[in-house]
Amino acid sequence: MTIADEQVQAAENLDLKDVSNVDFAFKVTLLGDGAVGKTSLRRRYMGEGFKRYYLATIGADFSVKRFTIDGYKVQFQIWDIAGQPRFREVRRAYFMGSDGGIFVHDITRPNTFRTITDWVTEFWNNTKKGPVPIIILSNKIDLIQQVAVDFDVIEDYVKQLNQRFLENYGFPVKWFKTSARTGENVSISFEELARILIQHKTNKI
Ligand SMILES: Nc1nc2c(ncn2[C@@H]2O[C@H](COP(=O)(O)OP(=O)(O)OP(=O)(O)O)[C@@H](O)[C@H]2O)c(=O)[nH]1
Ligand SMILES: [Mg+2]
Repeated sequence: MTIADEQVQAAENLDLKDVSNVDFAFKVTLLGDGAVGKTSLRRRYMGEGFKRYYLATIGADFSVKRFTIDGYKVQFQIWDIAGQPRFREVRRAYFMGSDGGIFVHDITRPNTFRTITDWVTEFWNNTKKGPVPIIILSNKIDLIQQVAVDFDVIEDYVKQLNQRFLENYGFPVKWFKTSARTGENVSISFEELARILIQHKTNKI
């Protein structure tokens, strides 16, 4: 067993203790290049505030959050992996068992959107569940004066992806502009992923 395997196993065990109280327990994984804001979004969603300095995630980290949505009690085990290229091999182990993904890019660095196909492919190849739903977050929207991406291009891309995923896999792709700094759209996007996952799971049963 590698350290990653042990960590995943420990999290699973922790989870198993008390999932009887929830209607749905999902493992969701944050995806995207280094410094796009994955950890900041997770912290913000967990109510842990915002840090200005950048401390790259090493390997992975995770949080557990429970909430109620549309009358369902949901538990999210949120995995926050290291986006820097040097962690590429290590992070694959953390993708295993994921029910959904949150792809994050930084609106001030266009290159961080171009990697989306690589991320989703790497993710799906390692979930052991095949293609699972993802949402797309255009993060750091508070830095709108430094925007370096074309939102029309992203919107078109998401529309095409949405159509393709609906036809091939039966789930949609939703897109949000977020800020981990101000909190804009952060909870809304996690909740929307929960709705998609519930729908997906219910349809499959
Ligand atoms: N202005 C602004 N800065 C942000 C936002 N989100 C993250 N940051 C900053 O961007 C830097 C990187 O954020 P992280 O959350 O550590 O990025 P990460 O994606 O977890 O990076 P890795 O762990 O290396 O993969 C930090 O300095 C954050 O303060 C945001 O919405 N707005
Ligand atoms: Mg991080």
